[in-house]
Amino acid sequence: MLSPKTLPLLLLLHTQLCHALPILTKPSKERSRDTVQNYLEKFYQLPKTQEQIERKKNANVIVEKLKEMQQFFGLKVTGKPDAETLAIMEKPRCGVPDVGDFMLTPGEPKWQHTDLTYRIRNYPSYVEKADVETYIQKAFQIWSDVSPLNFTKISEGEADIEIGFFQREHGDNSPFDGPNGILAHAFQPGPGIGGDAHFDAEETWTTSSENYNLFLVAAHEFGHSLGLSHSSDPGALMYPTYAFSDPSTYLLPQDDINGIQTIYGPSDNPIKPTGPSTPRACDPRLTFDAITTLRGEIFFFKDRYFWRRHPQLRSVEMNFVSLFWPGLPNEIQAAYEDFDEDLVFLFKGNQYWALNGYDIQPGYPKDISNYGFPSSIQAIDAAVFYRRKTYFFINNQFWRYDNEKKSMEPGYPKSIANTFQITESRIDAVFYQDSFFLFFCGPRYYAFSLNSNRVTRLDRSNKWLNCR
Ligand code: 7FY
Ligand code: CA
Ligand code: ZN
Ligand code: ZN
Repeated sequence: MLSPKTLPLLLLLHTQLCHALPILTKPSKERSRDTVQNYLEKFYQLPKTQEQIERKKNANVIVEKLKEMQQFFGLKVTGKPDAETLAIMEKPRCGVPDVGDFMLTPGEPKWQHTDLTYRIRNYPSYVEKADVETYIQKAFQIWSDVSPLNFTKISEGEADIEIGFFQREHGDNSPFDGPNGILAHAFQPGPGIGGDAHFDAEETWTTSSENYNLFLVAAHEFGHSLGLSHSSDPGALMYPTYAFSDPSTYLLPQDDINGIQTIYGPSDNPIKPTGPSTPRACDPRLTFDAITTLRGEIFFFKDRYFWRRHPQLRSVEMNFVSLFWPGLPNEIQAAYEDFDEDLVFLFKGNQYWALNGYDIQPGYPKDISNYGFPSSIQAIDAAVFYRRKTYFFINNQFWRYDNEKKSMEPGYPKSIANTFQITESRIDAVFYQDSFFLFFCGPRYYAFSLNSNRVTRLDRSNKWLNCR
């Protein structure tokens, strides 16, 4: 999260970078450079970089993160990976498991009792009082569901976690900044102001996808109230930037479960609760839900996320589906781009949506029976558009729709194996590029040439996300 305020600081650091760079890039120091990069990525939210050039650009950030880490461990703050610093980085960190991106608050403060109280001191405009109480209660519940903690609302006396909506300067030397920017803050576990959660009264708090959803922000703040710091997992609740997810179906991500259980131990619930994990681009087992082009870029859908690949730059970025298209469901199953109409169609179950760029077209979702599927077909595995026809892949067969005649072609479904030489039992995703159909099945993809009518390449799916 680079706020405009931090920019002058980074420019200043640039001069220091010129001294720091040779140390970080000397070939003899390659091992230490990797140690530093990996450690800072894991524990200090250093952005992950794949390219050598990007790493150099990143050097000023590395210096800053190194200083932060040295300060924390009481080392000499040099901003350089000296022997003392490397020694700590190479030591396993006690208490913090090797898997996971969550971070505990420095000093690891925690509540000494598990029956915690909260009190709502005042209420914001825009949200009904009863809704505030419901959503605050739900925000506590996602943490109590996965830990031994219990939360009880009180209306008299001082609670462990005092909740309030305040404007600007409000007596704790951390003034709010008006609409947007900082939305809220919370104090680490402790007496007095410890654990308290303050919300910026100048935000438009909502119970919907409009900015900003009170439940999500409160749930994030209560993570701080309980002793969690920010996570580097972009899917985590404790990630430093706000992202909307539907509160009615919200599940606490696994990284946050791991974090809270590291502090307070597992829940008393005999059924071990688990949460969604953020997919990793270079996981060798990665599979895709759906893939489509959209005005020259390629979109790879997976769970609540998609990766977007720029064709020339080959750069890849991951985002939430809900961030680009609020109103679309997660776990899209099939997608294709109609190049003639300049529309992208997305499928889930028997429903589909049409997108014009980033706008969902009115009148959607519609039912896939509109394409002429029999009622026995209730979902589509993969879809692709080529020369005014749409190919739909379902199990080991495919159907072909004539977009000009607006009807399914006779003689279908046909066998995928006979036409495309792919003998998998089903296709996960397919898209069209440069006279090829790119078929994705599990962790593999097949490149089918539409010129020679044969598969000319077979490789790992996530090569498309720049993985080795
Ligand atoms: C959040 C915070 O907890 C602080 O202590 C200081 C600054 C913060 N920034 S924020 O108010 O803009 C904020 C950022 C992200 C609030 C909530 C979230 C959030 C992240 C993931 C899911 C939901 C909300
Ligand atoms: Ca604000
Ligand atoms: Zn405050
Ligand atoms: Zn935060």
